[in-house]
Amino acid sequence: MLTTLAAAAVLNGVQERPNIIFIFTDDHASHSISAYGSNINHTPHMDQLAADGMLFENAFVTNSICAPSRAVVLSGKHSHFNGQRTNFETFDGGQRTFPKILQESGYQTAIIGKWHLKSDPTGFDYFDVLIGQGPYYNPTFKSKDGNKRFTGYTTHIITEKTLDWLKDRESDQPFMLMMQHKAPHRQWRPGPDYIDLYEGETIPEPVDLFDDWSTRVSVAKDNKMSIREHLRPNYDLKIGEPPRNFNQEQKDLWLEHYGPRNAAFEAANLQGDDLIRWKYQRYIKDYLRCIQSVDDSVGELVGYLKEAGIDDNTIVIYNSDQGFYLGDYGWYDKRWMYEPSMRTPLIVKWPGVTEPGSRTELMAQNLDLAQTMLDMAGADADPGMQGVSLVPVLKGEEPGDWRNALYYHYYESPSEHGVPFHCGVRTDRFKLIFYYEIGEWEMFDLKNDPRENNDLYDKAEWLSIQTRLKRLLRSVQKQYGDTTGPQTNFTI
Ligand SMILES: [Ca+2]
Repeated sequence: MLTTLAAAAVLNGVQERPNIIFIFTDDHASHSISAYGSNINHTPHMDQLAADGMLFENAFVTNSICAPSRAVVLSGKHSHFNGQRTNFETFDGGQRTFPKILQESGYQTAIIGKWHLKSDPTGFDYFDVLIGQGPYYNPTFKSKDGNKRFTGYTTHIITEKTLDWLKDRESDQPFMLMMQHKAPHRQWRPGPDYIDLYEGETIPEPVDLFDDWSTRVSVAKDNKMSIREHLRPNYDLKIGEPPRNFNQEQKDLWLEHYGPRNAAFEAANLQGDDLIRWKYQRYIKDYLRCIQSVDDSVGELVGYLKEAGIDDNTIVIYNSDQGFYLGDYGWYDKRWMYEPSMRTPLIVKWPGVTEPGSRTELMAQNLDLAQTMLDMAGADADPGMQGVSLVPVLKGEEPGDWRNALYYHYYESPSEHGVPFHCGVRTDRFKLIFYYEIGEWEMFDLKNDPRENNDLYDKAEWLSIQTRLKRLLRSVQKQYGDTTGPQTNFTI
């Protein structure tokens, strides 16, 4: 199939390189995409993308938090090399990134939506980005022309801006376009078209919504991201007045939707598990409503590609900056190396190359995206990039020497959610986590314990595997050059 496409793409002796669209969302857990088996929502347009392309069943991040993940995607390097270990640093835009290399090789490059790296975007012919986290409504965008405020729902505005850029672009050059949504990041404010979705319904609860963290690392019970205690009444649960940056129409809609149930909540005087259940429903419905607008955005964008007649030569990638706890382990938020937040969705539609409806179990990581997109465009990667091109996998090959271990390192401590520094290694079967700040470890058999409840560390029958995993951790730290610091301070 590739041969056919390649032949068709040679026009007047000039190779027509594919366009690349990278759709990036914020905190979108793969278990809230129906193509990934979600039992809580339906995402028809994302599912269609998977039906037309390849779904990565095992896609992960290197450091499960927003700005660091973005820096990994752009640079193809782990946090300790690209310098963005936490949300607090400013991204060094002087370093080599895949958009810069694509630009140099003749691609038009553009980024629209959430940027979140403090420094101005570099390597883009065009940027139009939210400032900082950006609001869900009435956002201000920053471009080369300065700042401009818009009225409306941010997911809709980002989509419109993306379509406008596509319509106005130079059509004699291939392009790489990043459409990056704020949604479904906290504080999960739904758009006007889905604010009533799931009204009167009960969303299924995760099995460990009432987790008491007694089986987990000691600091898990002190973590400040529980559904039980740490959703803020106004900010997260929408009890109280509408946001101040809303216009009157938006405030009216807000009060119409959330107002009556505020009273019901106070009157019911819920307690214990009933209160946790109520909070979970309040949280998860808003989260899923935000995703529904993103799903529409995917549909609109793919629809436009067809309408413009460029869908056959345009790759569409769907990815999030990391996963999220959807009440899993009793939490919201991310950060931990546990599965719900280390995982991220990755779907790639590459017409004529990926087998429609295909799936792979091979482990991919956000570290791979820079080299993958460069490889798709026929451009050389920077020698300092640390990932692996996913192109052979997308072509349907199963490379025999594919990676057998992923390295993870989280650094944002102290921070508002109280997650400690940790690093670790994950294979297709096991996970070893080293909380070096507090000198604790966890080890899981993911095949028999996918919810990571049964810590096997220092259990006699598992010691040989534990030793093997420690050696592997040492080995990936060396492989990726993360050898200076307390994360290496352990004996095998
Ligand atoms: Ca995020």
